[in-house]
Amino acid sequence: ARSYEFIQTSEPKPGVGQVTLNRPKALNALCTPLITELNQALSEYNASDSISVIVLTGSQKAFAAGADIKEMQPLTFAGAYTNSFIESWSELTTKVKKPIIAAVSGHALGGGCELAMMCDILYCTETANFGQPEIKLGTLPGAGGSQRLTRAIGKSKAMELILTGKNFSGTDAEKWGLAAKAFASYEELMEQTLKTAETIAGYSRVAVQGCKEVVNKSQDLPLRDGVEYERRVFHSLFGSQDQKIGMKAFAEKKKAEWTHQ
Ligand code: CO8
Repeated sequence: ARSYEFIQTSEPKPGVGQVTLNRPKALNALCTPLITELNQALSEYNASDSISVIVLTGSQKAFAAGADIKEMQPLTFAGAYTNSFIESWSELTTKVKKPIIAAVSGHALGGGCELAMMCDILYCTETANFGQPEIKLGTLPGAGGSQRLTRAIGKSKAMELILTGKNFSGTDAEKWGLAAKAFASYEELMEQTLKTAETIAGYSRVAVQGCKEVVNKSQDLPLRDGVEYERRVFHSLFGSQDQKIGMKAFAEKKKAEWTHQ
């Protein structure tokens, strides 16, 4: 495996690629070189024939404590605007076609919360510490937080959190539907995350990619267009080998052996 400065990569289960944010001295604050490494690792897993699903995690103490405040402090409008500051963070949502599961323990603040919300499934511990504290720094959630948090938990609650900068727990995140599940311990979080990843890795990669694509479309399109989009992709999957394999296996009461074709 390639060696990185701010992240680690591993393949904990067949078909599962894991990226672990690893900048412990700054609680995984997301400096630009970290994001560059993250994009590189994600793009390699995305292109790999042996990887079906990606897990993105931090440490027990911090998923990520936000964008790097010290890096942002001297930024000017012209500099941020002309260099499209923060835009490279979106590679995760625009380029990676395989599902990404965020496993969040500890702090997920500002850009850390936003990074977790960019992932396809969000798991966390009950004690995880989420928040969009940008208002306290004289700025606002600039990496999708104002949009994704609002879509996930509704306008009034998102507005309250973003205007007050108040943190919220993993238990709240689960209750409000931001997290798919909050686990009682860090160990359980990591165990169940890998279990879900393994389950997904056991399916046809063609179908998995289709599912991710159509669910994500629901976030962008009006219902009617989304349903039409879904139907087009559904129709197209009748062109895959794995659809024939999956339905034949069902009819014959056998286990499907996917070709990922
Ligand atoms: N950026 C840079 N360094 C950080 C960050 C950060 N976001 N968070 C923590 N660190 C550093 C600290 O400076 C400290 O470094 P040092 O030892 O050199 O002083 C080290 O990490 C450990 O931190 P603490 O000593 O503060 O640890 P505590 O356990 O006492 O506190 C907290 C943990 C509560 C997480 C605290 O560190 C904190 O409040 N951090 C900042 C959280 C925050 O405000 N995050 C939002 C940042 S803004 C943002 O993310 C915008 C994203 C969208 C981009 C928009 C661009 C315009």
